[in-house]
Amino acid sequence: MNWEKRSSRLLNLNIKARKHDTGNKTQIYTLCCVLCSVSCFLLICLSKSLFTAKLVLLFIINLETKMEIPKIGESLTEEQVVLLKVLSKSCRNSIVNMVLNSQSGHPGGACSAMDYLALVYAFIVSQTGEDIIVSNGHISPAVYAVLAEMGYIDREDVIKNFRQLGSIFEGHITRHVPGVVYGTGPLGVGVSVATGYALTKPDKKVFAVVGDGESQEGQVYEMMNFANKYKLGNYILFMDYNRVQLTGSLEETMPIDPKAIFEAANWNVIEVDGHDFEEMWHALGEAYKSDKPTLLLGKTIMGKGVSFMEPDGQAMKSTWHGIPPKPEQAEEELAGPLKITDEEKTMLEEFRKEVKWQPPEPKVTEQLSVLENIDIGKPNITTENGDCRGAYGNALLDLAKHNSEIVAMTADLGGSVKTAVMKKEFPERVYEVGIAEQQMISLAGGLSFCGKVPFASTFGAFTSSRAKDQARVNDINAANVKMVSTHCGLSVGEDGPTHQAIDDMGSFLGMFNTYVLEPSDPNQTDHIIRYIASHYGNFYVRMGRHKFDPITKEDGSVFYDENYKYEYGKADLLREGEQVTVVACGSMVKFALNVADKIKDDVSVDLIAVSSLKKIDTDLLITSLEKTGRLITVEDHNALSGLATQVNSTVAQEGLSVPINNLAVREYQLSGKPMELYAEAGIGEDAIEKACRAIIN
Ligand SMILES: Cc1ncc(C[n+]2csc(CCOP(=O)(O)OP(=O)(O)O)c2C)c(N)n1
Repeated sequence: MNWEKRSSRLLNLNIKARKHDTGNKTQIYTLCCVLCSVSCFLLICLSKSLFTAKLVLLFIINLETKMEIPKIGESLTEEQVVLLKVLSKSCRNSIVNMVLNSQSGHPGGACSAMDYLALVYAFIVSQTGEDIIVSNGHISPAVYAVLAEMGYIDREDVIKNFRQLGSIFEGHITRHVPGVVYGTGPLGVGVSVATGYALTKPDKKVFAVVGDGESQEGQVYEMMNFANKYKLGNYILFMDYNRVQLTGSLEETMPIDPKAIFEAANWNVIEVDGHDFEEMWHALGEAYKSDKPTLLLGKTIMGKGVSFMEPDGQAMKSTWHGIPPKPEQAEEELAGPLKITDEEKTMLEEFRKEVKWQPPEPKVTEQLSVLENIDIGKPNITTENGDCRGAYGNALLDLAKHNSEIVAMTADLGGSVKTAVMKKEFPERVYEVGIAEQQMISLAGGLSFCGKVPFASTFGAFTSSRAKDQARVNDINAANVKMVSTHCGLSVGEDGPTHQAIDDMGSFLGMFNTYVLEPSDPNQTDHIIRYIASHYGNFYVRMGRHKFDPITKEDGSVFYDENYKYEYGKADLLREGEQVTVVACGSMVKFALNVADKIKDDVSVDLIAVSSLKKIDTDLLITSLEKTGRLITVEDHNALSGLATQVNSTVAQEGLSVPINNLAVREYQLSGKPMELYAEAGIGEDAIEKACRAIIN
């Protein structure tokens, strides 16, 4: 099921669930009002004495008494603490119900982080709508439980449908659920996403929650440094420090010292009892005053508040990290310690009246739709010899001049990937994340949901391998991140095989909301960069390092000129011929063009340049093959997961049977000059010429 179908189906379900909920609430509310009015009327009618009238008055006044929401910096009243305890208890009741019904899920961490979530949602998020990103997405039962208490989702719905097919309440939190801004699951990602929110919303606080086991992830370390460098004083991170993770205690699995680590990165660290509301509220007050990012190191107990889980949590056992209770166990708990009395229910209903902020309906922007607010400016066309990365840098700068939404980031390679060109003029809009590719790609995901159009650049080898998980989570969230990677293929040359990205296309071809593009020359690069800036979706644009002359028409003028319009999925027919179809991408297009022009008297080549690797231009390809009956593909990439596989499968699916020769990199290459490496790998001009001559005989 694709994102659009999946989203619209789930969103419809969700809207129905919410409407149903609102309808019920309205009915209950109306019924209460009618009953109250009738009782009052009867009481007044029946009252003969002043005493009775006084009672009625008190009753009415009591109904109108509002639950006070505390201000940051104030102390909590007894009544507020009682409310939070009841709220947390009710949430734990929901958590046990959810995992009981679905017989799966993660109750232990959900219960340990519950008290903090109850506090932040009840007294901050529900009042101001400030963003909270829960990075340990497996504690979804806690998040859903508290969202239900705020009245954002229907409690019965989530209990019944948690982790069930067709429900929005997936195992790990998702963006389909009102109140969830970014879906998480792979650990370490959400904390970096939150830095994107913190950067773009300096006047607001941004909250995030992280597990302690999760904090063993290197990405958390990358995020810490970034938050320190960019002085994200508005970033408040709560660590659920229950000292237990999936397989056992933190101590046994991998001991870390979060206080020392975060302090070393110059964070404001406040240790708190994660089950003491007053202490946590006070600590939040301190965090609000800090000009450094704050870590609230919340000492908690896995399974807290559930009598059959808590002892194991106390003993640092991971029993309840990710298993559901037995029905008898759960039912006894729900009927006993976790039973919610009528008075408690009334209290929670009264509180819900104080909820001021409502989350917007989850929005799923149509893939590849035009971003009307982006001014793409005018194409910058050259007749000179040049590199695609240079064209990228110039187009980026031009876009940045026209649009304040354009931001860029790099991982210590700004000069090489050409974001330095933009940095010179707009230093405040180019983020240098250091050698921290995971932070960079997740940061970009966060920025993209805050109205920015982020360009994240490093070498292809690193985007596609080091930060693939982060790109995948952006993909699942249907974000709007522009990953432009340079130094791809053998073009990187002397750096050797570790830096020669020859498997990078394959990293993204399997993602449903990420588009893989490879421009044929600097002029098409310019068009493509303007296209991706102005169209919604995640893109992976790959390009090499070396310089070459622009692609030309037969008359010698540039092919990708001012009048060319980039269209996703459309390939370009550069030369028309009768005997062999050559399909090339990237800088291989120039080689193929040189060959086609050179051998035109001997071999008639139909030359197609493919730039949208996930959407092969079937019409153009099949029309060509029906004419020539022979196919050669050429790419600066392996033959297993790039142009060859995409084109071959298109041909097969169209039922065509033609001789095929896929020219591609078939083993790791050594250091060398790009042209030497191309020759060595059998994808240079000589190899293309030889293949063309051979296939027609
Ligand atoms: C990148 C990644 N690796 C592994 C997992 C599987 N996993 C899910 S939760 C978890 C343990 C997390 O421990 P902690 O952060 O302490 O959470 P708690 O057990 O307290 O809920 C693991 C290993 C994952 N979700 N993501």
